[in-house]
Amino acid sequence: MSAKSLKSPRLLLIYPATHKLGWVKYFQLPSLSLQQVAALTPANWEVTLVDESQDPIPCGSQFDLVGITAMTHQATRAYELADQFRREGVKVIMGGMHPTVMPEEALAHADAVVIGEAETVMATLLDDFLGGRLEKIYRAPIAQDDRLEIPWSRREILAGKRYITTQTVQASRGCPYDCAFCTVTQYFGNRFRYRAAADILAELRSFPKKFVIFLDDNFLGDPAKARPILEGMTEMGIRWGSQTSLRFAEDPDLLKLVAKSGCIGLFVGIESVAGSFSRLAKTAGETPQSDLIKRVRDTGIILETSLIFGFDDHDRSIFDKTLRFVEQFSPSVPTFNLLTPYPGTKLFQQYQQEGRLLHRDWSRYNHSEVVFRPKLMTPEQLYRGWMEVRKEAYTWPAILSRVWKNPGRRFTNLAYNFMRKGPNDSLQVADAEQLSIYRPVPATEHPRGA
Ligand code: B12
Repeated sequence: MSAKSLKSPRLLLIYPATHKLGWVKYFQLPSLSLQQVAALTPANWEVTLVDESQDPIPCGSQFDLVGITAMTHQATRAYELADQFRREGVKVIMGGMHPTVMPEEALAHADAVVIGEAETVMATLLDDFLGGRLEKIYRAPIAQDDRLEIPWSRREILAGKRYITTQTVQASRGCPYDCAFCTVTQYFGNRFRYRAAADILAELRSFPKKFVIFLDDNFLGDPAKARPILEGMTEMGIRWGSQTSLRFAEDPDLLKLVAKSGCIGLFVGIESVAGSFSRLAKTAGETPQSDLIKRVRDTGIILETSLIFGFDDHDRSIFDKTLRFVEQFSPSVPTFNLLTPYPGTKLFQQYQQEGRLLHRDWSRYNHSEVVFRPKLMTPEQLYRGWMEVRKEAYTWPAILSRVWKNPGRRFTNLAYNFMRKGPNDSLQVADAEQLSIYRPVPATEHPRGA
């Protein structure tokens, strides 16, 4: 069949699953990346979304083209699926963070790779496909201005699936902070680029329900751009949550506006309570983070704080220091992650040069396994310390004391903490024994990745 003859070509978009989720799958968010790719696909294409955590993988013969997205921990599965579809004779395109930073690796499994944002290249790619002249790489230019113009994402492709909400939007992209463990600045530009407030508010008005999640890196990163959105939401009775840097709370008026606009929860990266990483550009400001946590907490907004273990200035004392910080300042919901040097970051480059990567099995680059040699601990000490902190921070006395110190939304807060308690309690040392941290593979060996 000649691709040219297709009147209504069929595109299958896949969000790969790395493991079975059970009932938790209904508490996930849908892939905005793929809804956005669908929105960039001309109307004559028939688009089907498969979220592998909910849907079976269909047979390739029903489709003309398959598009797969992948963060690093999904890459191994994404490649398996891509190989399977190509064996069935269907062309495969890939995009998302991992193919963006490892395009050559992805090309061993895909016919074409989109590097960066699809908005500027998707139409050409699909046109080339239909014309039988698909190229290997479609590289989006890194945006230089401070405006973001993107179409509204296509929610109707989520029909028949169940999520905690499908009302997710993105207000901004890009980041000026360029942290060593993150790729966003490099691939999405070093400025906060915001959509026009009027466009965002119009999209919010089109939603049938009042609860919205902004899937931004740092929704309040540029207060001047965020204000008109917040002011607009104040009038609409929206309830919303997002991710941001804690610095916004240095401005008491902005904090008041955030609360008044209907914010019920924020996810912030504290990253580290000690050493150089406690002074990251994105977190460092005039006011100590501990005060900012208290200010946000006192407005009744639920504050989820992420703390990372494994930086080069972390020795074994970091675990106690972190627990004390959490006890003392009581963010509503603390989460703890293992440092993960994602490919494409400065951290990855550094650890690779120093021979400290234990392996390149991408499926295990997931924040819950030690994939590198820490500087001041053994991998095992890092893993055990992380596990102990997770358990200690979620004992009943710790939870109740946190909930007590958070004046607003006590019931919701308790419920969130309870939901986190189970997975934290169930972590076992036995899990660590199954990990390769007990049997490190030489850095040169790449079991499943490259
Ligand atoms: C929202 C978000 C989440 C949501 C995801 C909701 C969902 N179901 O998708 C939540 C909070 C659940 C989440 C979780 C995690 N996340 Co997250 N997340 C983000 C964030 C902030 C935005 C992603 C997004 O939706 N953007 C909006 C879309 C439209 O943009 P996009 O994804 O870049 O897609 C565009 C292009 O990449 C391209 N594209 C993407 N896919 C495809 C596919 C095809 C075929 C084509 C042609 C093009 C294409 O086109 C799109 C339009 O331009 C990014 C940071 C960032 N700026 O990217 C981190 C980010 C993607 N997350 C990251 C990580 C690590 C995680 C976790 C592993 C963290 C953890 N502690 O567990 C988990 C994994 C969860 C899981 N489901 O497996 C990392 C990934 C790094 C990496 N190399 O893998 C990022 C980059 C954060 C960072 N700064 O490092 N995350």
